[in-house]
Amino acid sequence: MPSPLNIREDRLLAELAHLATISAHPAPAVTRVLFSPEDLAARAWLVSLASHAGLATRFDAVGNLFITLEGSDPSLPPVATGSHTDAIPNAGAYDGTVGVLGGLEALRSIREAGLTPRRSIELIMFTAEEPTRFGLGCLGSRMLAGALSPEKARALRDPDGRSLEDLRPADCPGDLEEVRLAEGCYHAFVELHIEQGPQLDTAGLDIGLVTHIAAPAAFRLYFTGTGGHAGAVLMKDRHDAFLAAAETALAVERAAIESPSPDTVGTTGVIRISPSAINSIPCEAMMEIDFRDTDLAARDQALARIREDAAAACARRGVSLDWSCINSDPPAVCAKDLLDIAARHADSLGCSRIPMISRAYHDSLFMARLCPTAMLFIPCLNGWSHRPDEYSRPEAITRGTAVLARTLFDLSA
Ligand code: HGY
Ligand code: MN
Ligand code: MN
Repeated sequence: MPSPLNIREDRLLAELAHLATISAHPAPAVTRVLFSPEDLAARAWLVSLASHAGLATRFDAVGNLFITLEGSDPSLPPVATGSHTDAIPNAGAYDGTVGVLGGLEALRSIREAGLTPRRSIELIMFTAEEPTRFGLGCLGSRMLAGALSPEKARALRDPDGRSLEDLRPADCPGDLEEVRLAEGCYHAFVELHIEQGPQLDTAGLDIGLVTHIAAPAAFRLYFTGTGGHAGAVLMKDRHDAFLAAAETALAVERAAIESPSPDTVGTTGVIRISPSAINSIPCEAMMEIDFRDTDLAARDQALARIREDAAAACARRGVSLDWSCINSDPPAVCAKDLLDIAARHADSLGCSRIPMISRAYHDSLFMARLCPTAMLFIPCLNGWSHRPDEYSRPEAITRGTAVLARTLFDLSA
C-alpha cells in the first residue's frame, strides 16, 4: 500500500455540511426527494465537485450518476463504490451522503497522491435509494441490476400522479432500456454508510464489516368499508375500514415480535383514511407496511400470518381488502474476500472492527447481484437515523473514508 492516502477531513466535513443545506426543510432537518429542486441542486453540485477534481461524470437514463477515476487499463472491469444523496422527509445529514462524499474523497486522495489505479474506480450516486417519491426504494440500483424492468419503472407514479418520464431531467439522457448493467460489469463494489443502528456507537467500535443485508418487503393495503354518519350508525351496523386497518397494523407488530427470528421487524409507516372527517365513519383506509428480516423464510412465514390475521379482521368487520406488493426482495450476502481486505486495512489504520448485519437496506442489496459486494459501517450517535439529529463524529467519518480509500485502491490493483 502506497504512502498513506491523505483524507482531507476539513474538505470532507465542509462538503457534508454544505450538502445538508440543500434541503426542502430548514436545518437540522434534511429533505431531498428524487428529482425535487433540492435533489437536482445536489446533483448539479456533486457534478461540479467531481469536475473540479478532474473526474469524468455521466448520468444514465434513470439518473444514476457515475464519477470515474480513470485507471491505466480501461479494458478491466472497474472497482466501484457509492451510495445515495436523496433523503426522506425530515431526515438527517449523513444517511447515504457519507458514502457518496466519502467515496469522492477516497477517489481524490488516490489522485492527489499521484497514483493511477490499474482498474478504473467508479463512484456511483444512485437514484432514489429512498422510496419517498415512487414508494419503491433503490430505484436506481434495482434498474442497474435488472431487478426492475423499464416497463415497470415507466408505470411508477408519485402521489401527484407524475411518472419517471415526467420528472427525469434533461441531463439523464437515453432510454431506460440502457440502464441495466451486465453481471461482472464491476470487479467489486464497496459501500460506506452509517450503521443506522446503535451497535457500533454503544460498543465504541470504529468499523462494521457487513456480512448480510436484510431482505426488505413492502406492501400497500386498501381497506373498503361502508362509512356513514358517526351519530346515526349503531356500532353493530358498522363496517369501519380504519379499524380493520388498525387491527392489521397490530397484527404486523405481533407477527414481528412473535417471530422465531430476532431480526424480524415490521412497521406500518403510512396510513390514510377517507373521508377523514370527525363525524364520519372511515369508508376507506390505505396503509403501507415495511417488513424485513435477514432470514427470508422467517420473514415470509410472518407475512403469511399477517395476511391471515388481516383477512380474519376484515371478515369480522365486513370490510374488503386489496393487498398489493410494492417489493419483496431476498437478502444479500456480502463477499468475504472483500471484507477480509477491508478488515486488513482497518487493522493497519488501528481501527476496531466487528462483523455485523445490516437491518437497513442499501443499494448494495442490488449491487450484490452484479458483482462481489461489501459494506463498511461507521457509528452514528445512539444509532439515530432518518431524523434531524442523526450524527456521525468527524473522526468516525474520516476513519471510514480512509479504510474505504485503501480498500478501493487495493482492489483496483
Ligand atoms: O429503509 C431503509 O432501510 C433505507 O434507509 N432506505
Ligand atoms: Mn435511509
Ligand atoms: Mn441510506
